[in-house]
Amino acid sequence: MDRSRCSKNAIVALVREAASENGECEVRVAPAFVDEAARARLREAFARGDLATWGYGEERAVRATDPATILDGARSVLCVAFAYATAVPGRRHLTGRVSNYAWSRDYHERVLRALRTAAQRIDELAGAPVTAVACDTKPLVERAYAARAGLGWIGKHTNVISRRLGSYVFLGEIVTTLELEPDARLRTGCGRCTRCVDVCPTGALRGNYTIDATRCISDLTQRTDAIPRDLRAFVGEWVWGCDLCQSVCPPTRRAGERGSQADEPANAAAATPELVRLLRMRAGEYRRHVASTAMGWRGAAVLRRNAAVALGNALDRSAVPALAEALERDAHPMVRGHAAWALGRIGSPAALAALRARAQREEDATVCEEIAAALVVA
Ligand code: B12
Ligand code: SF4
Ligand code: SF4
Repeated sequence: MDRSRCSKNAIVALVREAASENGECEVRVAPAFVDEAARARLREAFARGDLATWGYGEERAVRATDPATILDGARSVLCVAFAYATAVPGRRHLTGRVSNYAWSRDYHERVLRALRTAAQRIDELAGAPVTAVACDTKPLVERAYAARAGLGWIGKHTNVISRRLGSYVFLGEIVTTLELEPDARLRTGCGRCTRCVDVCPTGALRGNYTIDATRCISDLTQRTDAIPRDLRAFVGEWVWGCDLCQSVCPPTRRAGERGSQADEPANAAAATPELVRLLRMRAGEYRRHVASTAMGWRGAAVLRRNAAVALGNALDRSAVPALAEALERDAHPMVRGHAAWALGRIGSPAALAALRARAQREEDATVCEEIAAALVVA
C-alpha cells in the first residue's frame, strides 16, 4: 500500500469533489476510536425507552459507537454533510405536509453514490481497499462522529448544525484504515435558545439535547402500527416526517436554502400531496409516485393512515365522504381505525352517521374499539 500519496489534504479534496456533485457540502475528519461518551448517552436513551419503536438495545449501543464494526482496523472517519434545504412549496386546501428530506428522490442513493465514488478513488490512491461507506442505515452514531469531526454541533433538536449549512444536512461517512489527522470539535452551541423545544407540538424535545423519539412526529408518521390516540391531534397535517424544530432554528434559518436541484420535490404531489387522493392511494400509484422518495419504505397503508389523521386534524367537513369510504372499504384495519378517529374528531352529523353505520358491520376488534372511542369523543 502506498500511504505516501494519501495525505489528509489530498483525501479530503477528493471527497469534497465527489460530494459536491450533490451540491454544497462540508468534509471533516474524526478519529475512529470507540466513542465512550456517545455509548453512555445511547445506553441512557435506550434505557429511558426513547427509541422503543426502533428496537435498539445494548448491541446497537456497542456497535454504533465503534467504527471497526463497519471496517476492521478503522482509524479515521471522513464525515460529510450534504446540504438539502430547498424552498417549501405553498400548500393548497386539504394537502398534507411532507418534510424537506423526504420530498426529493431518495437521498440515500445520491449520497451513497458520491461516497462510493470517493471511496473508490481513495482505494486507488492507497493501492489497496482501505474504505467502507455509511449513510443512515448502518449501525453508526452518525451525529456523534460528525460532531467530533467538527462538522457542526448537536443542537437541542438533536440534529447536527453546521455553521455554514445549518441543520438541513444529510450525514454520510467514509470509514478508513488510513490514519488522517482529526479535525477539532467546534467550540460553539445553542446557548440559551430554546425555540425548537418551544415549537415541538408533542413535547418530544426535553431541552437537554435528548429526545423521546416515540413522541416525535417524524417517528409517528413512519411507524407501521397504530399512532397512539393521544398523540394523533398533535401530528397536524404532517404525512411524512416533521420539520418544525429545524424551521425555527436560527442558525438553520440563517443558512437558507442550500440544497441542489436534486433536493427539490420529485414530482408535483411529493411535497404537498392531496390528502383525499393519498387516502385512496393503492399499490400502483404508490410505486409510481412515492417509492422513489425517502418516504417510500413503509408501504401505501402507512401513508393512507397518515392521510386519515391529517384529514381529521384539518377539521373540514368536506373530507367526511372520503373518510367514510375509507372506513367502509379500506382493506387495512389500521386505516379503517384511523379513519374512524378522524370522523369522530370532525364530529359532524354525517361523520357520526358513518361511524354508527360501520359499527353494525365491522368485524375487526381493533376497528370496533376505534369506532366506539370516536363516538364517545364526538
Ligand atoms: C432512528 C433515527 C431517527 C428517529 C430518532 C431520532 C433521534 N433524534 O434519535 C426519528 C424517526 C425520530 C428520526 C427523525 C429524524 N431524523 Co433521523 N435518524 C435516525 C437514525 C437511523 C439513528 C439515530 C439514533 O441512533 N438515535 C439515537 C439517539 C439517542 O442518538 P443520536 O441522536 O444519533 O446521537 C446522540 C448521540 O450522538 C449523543 N451525543 C454524543 N456525543 C454528544 C456530545 C454532545 C455535546 C451532545 C449534546 C450529545 C452527544 O447525543 C446525540 C443526540 O441525542 C439516524 C442515522 C444514524 N445511523 O445515525 C438518522 C438521522 C439522525 N436522522 C436524520 C434526519 C434528517 C431526521 C429528521 C430531520 C427527518 C425529518 N425531517 O423528519 C428527523 C429529526 C427529528 C429530530 N428532532 O431528531 C439525519 C440527521 C442529520 C443531522 N443534521 O443531524 C440522520 C443522521 C440520517 C442521515 N444520515 O442523514 N430519526
Ligand atoms: S421533528 Fe417535529 S415532532 Fe420531532 S422533535 Fe422536531 S418539532 Fe418535535
Ligand atoms: S432552535 Fe435554538 S436551541 Fe434549538 S437547535 Fe436551534 S439553536 Fe439550538
